[in-house]
Amino acid sequence: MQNKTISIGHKNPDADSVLTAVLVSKFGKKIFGVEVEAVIADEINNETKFVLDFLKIKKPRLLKKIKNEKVILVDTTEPNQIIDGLTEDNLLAIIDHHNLGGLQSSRPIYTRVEPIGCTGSVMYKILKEENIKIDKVSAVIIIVCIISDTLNFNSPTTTNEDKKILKELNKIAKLNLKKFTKDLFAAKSSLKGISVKDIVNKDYKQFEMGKYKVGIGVWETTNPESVNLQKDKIIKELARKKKKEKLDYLFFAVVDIIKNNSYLYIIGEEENVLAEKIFKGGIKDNVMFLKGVVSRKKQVVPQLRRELGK
Ligand SMILES: [Mn+2]
Repeated sequence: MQNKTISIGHKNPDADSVLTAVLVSKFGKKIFGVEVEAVIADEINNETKFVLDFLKIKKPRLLKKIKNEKVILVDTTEPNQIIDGLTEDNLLAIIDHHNLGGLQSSRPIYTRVEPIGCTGSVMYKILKEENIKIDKVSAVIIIVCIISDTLNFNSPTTTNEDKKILKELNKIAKLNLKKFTKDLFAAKSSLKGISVKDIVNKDYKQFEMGKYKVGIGVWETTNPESVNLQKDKIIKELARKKKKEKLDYLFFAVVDIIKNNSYLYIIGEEENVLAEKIFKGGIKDNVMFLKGVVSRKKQVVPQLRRELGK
């Protein structure tokens, strides 16, 4: 019997990550010639839950470790963000929109990485090229990936292609985009069932930068005050996490997705020195206000890398 094939995004998955894995499973047979099951490396967030409920899609199975499954990896190539147990032998394909994160292979692997707003948009292009008809559910899925990842076109990661794709897809999905975006962002911001630990970890990514281990968590919200009110508890949790995971630096930002600013939490002296050097903002009560900063990928990670190393 052939090994089972799964599609999976990064740990602490966001909507783009989970939903593109779902899309890959839907069209796996047509694109890759194999049956594919979508799985998740960690529990989904409230935004993804809202979308799965809206589309009446069953939540993908939680999988903590790869055994002998073949893997189609979506929305990351960063070794620290990938499910445990993935080896070159398991890896069947990569579909992503991030910088190449250091995965290596001794044989060619199907790789599709594009500098566009979300992995959903990359999937759209693949479906088009394969002449696959896009149904209404798939159209909504890709629209969600675009709105969620580009913060409704407010993130500097947005491209004209994402805008065109969304317009094209809404001819099929026929969503009231204004209302849908509002509902989606309300779900994204919802603190229902979310502990301080969840706030820190739900959208957390770890990076190797030079010789340093760097963690960056974000919380995107229409209501930054709801999170900032818990700042002291969050900073305590961050300090605990930094120690436990032996991180050299740990940053956390509350992203205001209405006004498009961030509140960067500063948990210690190392972070303080680095943040002042890079972002040049003033720190008040352990928070640095970052005007116009909304994207970890474009406005935080490269800036840190320039300082700490690739
Ligand atoms: Mn993404």
